[in-house]
Amino acid sequence: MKRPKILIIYTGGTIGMKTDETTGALVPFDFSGIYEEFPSLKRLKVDIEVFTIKPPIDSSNVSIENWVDIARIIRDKYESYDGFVILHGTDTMSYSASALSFMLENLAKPVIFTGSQIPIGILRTDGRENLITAIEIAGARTEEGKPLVPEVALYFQNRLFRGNRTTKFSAEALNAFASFNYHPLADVGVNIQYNTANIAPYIDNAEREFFISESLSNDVVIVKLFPGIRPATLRAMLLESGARGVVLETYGAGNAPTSEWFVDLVKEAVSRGVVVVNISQCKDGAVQMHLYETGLALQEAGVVSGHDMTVEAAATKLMYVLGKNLPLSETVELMRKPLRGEFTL
Ligand code: ASN
Repeated sequence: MKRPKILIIYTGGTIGMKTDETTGALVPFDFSGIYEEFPSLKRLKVDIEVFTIKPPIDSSNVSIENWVDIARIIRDKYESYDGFVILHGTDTMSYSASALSFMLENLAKPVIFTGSQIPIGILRTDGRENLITAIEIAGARTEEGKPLVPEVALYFQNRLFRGNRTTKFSAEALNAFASFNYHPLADVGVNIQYNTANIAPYIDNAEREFFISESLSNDVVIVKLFPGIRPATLRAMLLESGARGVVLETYGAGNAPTSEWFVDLVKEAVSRGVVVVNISQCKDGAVQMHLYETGLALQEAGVVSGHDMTVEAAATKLMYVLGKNLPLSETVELMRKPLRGEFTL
């Protein structure tokens, strides 16, 4: 079998930092010199090339334009490489992985996001292992030569997750990411144990062509409920913000106040054509609006269940779906069904 060719797309983040030998300050690491820095990479049975997005950014600055850039690079290089590793800051990596999972249509090659909590040029870095294993996963193939992970995934600290199921839950721990509602795609110990039943099925691009969706709408707001929220605040966010899509972060199994003003505001938003998606503030578990009176009121108001979606997936899915500018009924239909395994039905 030919050696897999992997393209590393370096976007920035902590992983790309190293200590300047003379000043002791943290400076960006030049990934194009990756083999000189990590000669051991040569032992991996893959060929690596690096593409650096200029300028590399702290991921708190990531924008829709950056996502489009990444998607275009993957599209332009799709035929030339067997897999892609996206080096990304951890802070918004789950948003970017979720967004790309929707933007890359009929993806049949691995796109593995990774990064680190400690800069790669620091001795105790977690970046080296994350990088090396992400490359290995991007190049992994079945006996028939098909990619083992033909989807957008996120590798961090010994676990490979579906990208749009992840959340950064720790600013401190090295295992900073979790996928509370979907089992890992792979567990990494002495061996890489692929949980093939959890991995998206391979798509034959001869039958369904790979392409990218570049148009994302940012007419989206995320509204996190809290006891005491003022009617004027909710009105501003739901009705006066110009939002076409709302991610409503409710309590528990999708519950919200039953007070008249609250339900009326939600009903008004829905009747004006705003797509309101209900997800839970709980990281673990799903919205079940029929369970309590407090959830039923939302269901009756026309709110769409977000099931067990993360806030990152819900927001970026709305951006992607609204970006298609479809009639309202089709938009709602797309929100109601999983498109990339982003929720469990
Ligand atoms: N602020 C950094 C970023 O997200 C954090 C990191 O990468 N660990 O770009």
